Amino acid sequence: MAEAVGSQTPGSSATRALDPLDLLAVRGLLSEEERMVQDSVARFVDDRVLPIIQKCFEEHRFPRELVPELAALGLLGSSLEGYGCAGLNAVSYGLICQELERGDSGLRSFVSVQSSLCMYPIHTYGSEAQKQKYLPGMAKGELIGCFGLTEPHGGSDPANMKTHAKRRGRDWVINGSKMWITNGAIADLCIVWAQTDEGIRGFIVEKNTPGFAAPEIERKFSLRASVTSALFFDNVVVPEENVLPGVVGLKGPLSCLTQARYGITWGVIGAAQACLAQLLDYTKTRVLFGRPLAANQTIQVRLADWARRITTAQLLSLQLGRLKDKGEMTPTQVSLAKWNNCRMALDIARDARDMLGGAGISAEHVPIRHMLNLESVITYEGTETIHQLAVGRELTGISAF
Ligand code: TGC
Ligand code: FAD
Repeated sequence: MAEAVGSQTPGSSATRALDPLDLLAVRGLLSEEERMVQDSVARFVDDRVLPIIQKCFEEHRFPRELVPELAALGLLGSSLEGYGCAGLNAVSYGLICQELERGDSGLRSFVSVQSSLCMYPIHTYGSEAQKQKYLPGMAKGELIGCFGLTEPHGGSDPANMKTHAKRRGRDWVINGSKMWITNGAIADLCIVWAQTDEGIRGFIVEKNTPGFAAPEIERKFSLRASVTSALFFDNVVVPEENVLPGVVGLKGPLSCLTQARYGITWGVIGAAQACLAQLLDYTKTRVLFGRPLAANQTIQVRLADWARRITTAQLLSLQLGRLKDKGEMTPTQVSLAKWNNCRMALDIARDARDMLGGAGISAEHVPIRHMLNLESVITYEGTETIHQLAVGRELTGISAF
């Protein structure tokens, strides 16, 4: 209760009213630039996303009209240097994800895929010609990318890749299929990973290339404000210039996943905060048995538990971001945080849905939308089990995959 605390002796540490969404004042650990980035994205989400996003979810529609605004804010490829990108640090990228996902996981997914899964590999592994050709347009939102790694027979084990590319003179011929691909049907280019005689390699396949198709997957109950597609490659011919020259092997796509998973650890905090914010209001005004719902011990214990878990996740992501900015972050650390933070957010969204009673199934309240979205977020970019096993492998030195 902020008022009660504020009435104590001025100057004592107990006088400060705590932000219920940031109990340990993690924001105070941010630089001025990081706070400015967070505030500008928060304004965008409040003004432009929240008024439309529930309807988009109901209509199974990605709000593509927001892409130029995301670009104008510098949110596409925000942590890359040059080529029209903003060159922000890793913590700023995390804060961008957090604010966007406070709006909806679908919008954060769009930015994750564009930035971490498409622009990052072109920037890191692409030729200078590829960077010049694609990155400025992608930063402006004029070109949309998708990332094709998962295949229908099993996404957790991408080493068992069936999609293959064979050399034919100076060209490559790609055959195979990918499944569950964010942005697929609206993408201008696809970073597709295929098995070759040399190992797994990355190819840039442009839309309208003969033999390439990207039909949208309909009838989803999750990430309905995001486009998800299958990809089909039927003798798709791409020139040598479209191969990413800088990497061979599974570490290529896995290194992209490390970038995107890092952003997800922040993003899901935003979804959880949206649920907590709404339930703090609701439980104070909902009167049952002659008192506000919030006056019940078991309700307070649940809300307190959410705050505890959100705070823990914030500190975890911030430390991860600081390590990333120093070049010291490891994939296992990302796995630990992706596992912890997705589980935290999904548990909170489910519990918030329950605390709303029947109203919890209504589109009038945010938890059920976040809950349904988070069912995907805990699955994609490595399922919870995959990340647990990654941590287990680090601890024991034994791979149990
Ligand atoms: P493993 O032997 O561990 O590694 C093979 C090579 O890759 C290197 N490596 C990494 N490099 C960078 N970052 C990482 N995270 C890396 N993990 C591994 C590793 O050093 C090795 O390099 P080298 O030089 O020795 O060859 O590979 P494994 O076959 O044992 O697989 C391990 C496992 C299970 C963890 C991996 O396959 C995995 O992560 N599986 C989950 C797949 C996954 O996450 N798919 C996500 C698809 S994309 C997506 O979901 C987008 S959703 C986007 C949205 O909408 O937001
Ligand atoms: P499977 O690999 O078949 O796993 C099924 C179950 O088995 C899971 O519970 C898993 O944890 C468990 N399991 C697997 N291995 C083990 C083991 N060794 N021990 C115990 N349990 C195990 N992919 C892309 O490439 N690009 C995208 O843009 C993309 N976007 C996506 C968007 C959405 C909305 C969704 C839902 C998925 C997206 N994916 C994308 C795919 C995503 O990465 C995969 O769904 C995920 O990696 C899991 O693969 P799978 O669905 O084939 O499940």
